[in-house]
Amino acid sequence: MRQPVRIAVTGAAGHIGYNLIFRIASGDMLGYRQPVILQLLEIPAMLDALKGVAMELNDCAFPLLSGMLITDVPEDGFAGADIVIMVGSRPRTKGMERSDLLTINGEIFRTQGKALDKVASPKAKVLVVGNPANTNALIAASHAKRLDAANYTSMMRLDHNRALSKIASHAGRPVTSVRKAIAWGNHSSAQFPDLYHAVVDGISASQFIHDPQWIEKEFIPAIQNRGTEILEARGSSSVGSAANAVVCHVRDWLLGTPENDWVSMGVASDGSYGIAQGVIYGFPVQCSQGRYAIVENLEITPFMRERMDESCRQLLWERDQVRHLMG
Ligand code: NAX
Repeated sequence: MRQPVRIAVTGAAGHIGYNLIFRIASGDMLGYRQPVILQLLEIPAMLDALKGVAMELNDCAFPLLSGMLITDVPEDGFAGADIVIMVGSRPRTKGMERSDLLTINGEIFRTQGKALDKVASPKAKVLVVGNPANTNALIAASHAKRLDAANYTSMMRLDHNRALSKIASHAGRPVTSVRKAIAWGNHSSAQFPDLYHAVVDGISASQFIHDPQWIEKEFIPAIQNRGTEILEARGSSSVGSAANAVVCHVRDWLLGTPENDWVSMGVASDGSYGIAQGVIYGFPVQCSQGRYAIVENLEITPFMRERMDESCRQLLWERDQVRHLMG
């Protein structure tokens, strides 16, 4: 029997958390032979709800769930964690500016970054989901320098998956025919969903679709604004698809990306593609043996450059807004 992997999940009793942890415990994320220990963190007011979730997890009798901890103390929740999935944060409410959200949620990531630094495994892999995810990851990383800086990532996978699905439906092909979409930049409406490097049945997606107007006027804005579209239709933000994107992100990071394909992850920029160092930016990456590498040398047209830079400028602005929260 393999050693269990310790997985901390913050905001575990929230909507995404509730949809996520059953999938982790079932083996969807790390495979059906890998035991897991769940370390679930919430705020005090949600501890009773979290107890109920823990009861349900027990009632599933998952063979791979070899331990569980529920707590409102970050140092306990992160102790010895190998994987840390940071979902817990305040959602944006009416009248709140992006800068208000940056400060309110940034404070959570400052506190939790400090806790990670104290108690998480130095090799822990961190995925930030709570918005604004890219900048929250930057804040946490600035306080937890004992962990490898390359191991702080933010979630762009929902945007990536949305792009794959939209390309497939427009091309009239199954989603398995589509590879190599990219969600560049920030997880916000300033991201750049890139179909130009994608392929459908091995043919360039832009040639396959052969409709530049659709790509510019429909595809790009549709992916950029998909979160809002879901919010309007459901009356609440993406949950099942977001939990699924977490499963995909961590699975591919740890177990590897399929050959001849890549995925999108928010990772610390190393200056690739002229993106400023010091921001966490969505790049195409390939993963193997628990490490990711940014896919280099893709051709960037002036049209793409403009959109990639716009996203970078937004991330630099966000970083300026939260400088006082950084370590
Ligand atoms: P919910 O409000 O349902 O759940 C959030 C949970 O976090 C709550 O249970 C709350 O008690 C908990 N929490 C708040 N502060 C905490 C703290 N300091 N420590 C531990 N737990 C804390 O929101 P949900 O729908 O689950 O969304 C969670 C976050 O994901 C939001 O910030 C949302 O904007 C973000 N999203 C990010 C996405 C991405 O692709 N990066 C997509 C989906 C989602 O919009």
